[in-house]
Amino acid sequence: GPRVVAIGETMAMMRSGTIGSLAHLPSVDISLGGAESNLAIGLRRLDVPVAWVSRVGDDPLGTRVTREIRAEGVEVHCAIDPTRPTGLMVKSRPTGTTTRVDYYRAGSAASALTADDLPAGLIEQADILHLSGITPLLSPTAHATNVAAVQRAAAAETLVSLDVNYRSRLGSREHLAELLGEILEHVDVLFGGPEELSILAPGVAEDDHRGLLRSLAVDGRQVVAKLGADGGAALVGAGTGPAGDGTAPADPEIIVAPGHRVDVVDTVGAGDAFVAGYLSAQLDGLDVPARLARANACGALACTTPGDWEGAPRRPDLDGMLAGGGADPV
Ligand code: KDG
Repeated sequence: GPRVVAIGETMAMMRSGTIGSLAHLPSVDISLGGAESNLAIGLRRLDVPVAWVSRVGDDPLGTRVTREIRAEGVEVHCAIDPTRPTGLMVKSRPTGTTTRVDYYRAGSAASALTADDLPAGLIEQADILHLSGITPLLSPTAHATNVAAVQRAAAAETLVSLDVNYRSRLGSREHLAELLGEILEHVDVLFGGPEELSILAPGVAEDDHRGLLRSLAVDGRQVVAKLGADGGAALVGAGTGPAGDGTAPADPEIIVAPGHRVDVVDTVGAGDAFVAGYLSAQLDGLDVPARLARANACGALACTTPGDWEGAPRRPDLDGMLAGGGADPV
């Protein structure tokens, strides 16, 4: 069965590869994007069996979303909601250096996620449950789905991975802090940019990366700061928790790994590829420095192609990058 279960909304996407405002451009193409399915695809490409749980509308875009994710080899558990549309995201490039994202997702099928959408036994049999901070801001029932999933994971000793993934258009930092506060004690692996980790670490400045890691890496929790082009930093907290190698020293050290220099085409989804790299390396039994190294390579490669998940690397791409072969997929 799947070793990782990811839950969350995937939207159909309209995107323009041409520079200019959608107020004037004649056409867009269609794809899809969702942080948790991006992660699922990223893991699958690295040979990890993975399941994704969500809802879509009874419409062609919903079919598009599920077909594409299934085609990537992800096990899809997706209810079809006859009363609500599949969410939509519109991505454009107003200028050569900026990406604009607009959401048409309020009231979407996935915003009606409920704990009943969680298949029996799926989380219990997995090694890792992966959630994001997007879901709790979609609706109260979507938040309740995350909470129920975490309770099941905790009862079955399935590790819980959380990527804060703060989306300011869905709610305030304070609201997200309150909602994630309900599950944080069960989170074993926590990912976020410094500005996202600071949502969960009141009183610590977002530029104090070490302070953020030290304040959140408690009870054996593994905290991973995504630093974009600068790579990543991780700390496995001391304690008896199930995360990490289980051998955390009393005063664990922060591990820092630099990023790669690549020609950036599209950074959206790079964070999801980073997490996929990290978790796949953890499942492969690699240590924290090797997890970060793989995460950085995946994040960098994902930036070299357009699309939120299309650039997530496969093993040979990764091997080339880690061997110093640069960013050209082999
Ligand atoms: O992490 C990338 C995602 O943000 C993107 O694919 C779409 O899930 C998405 C969102 O809510 O923005």
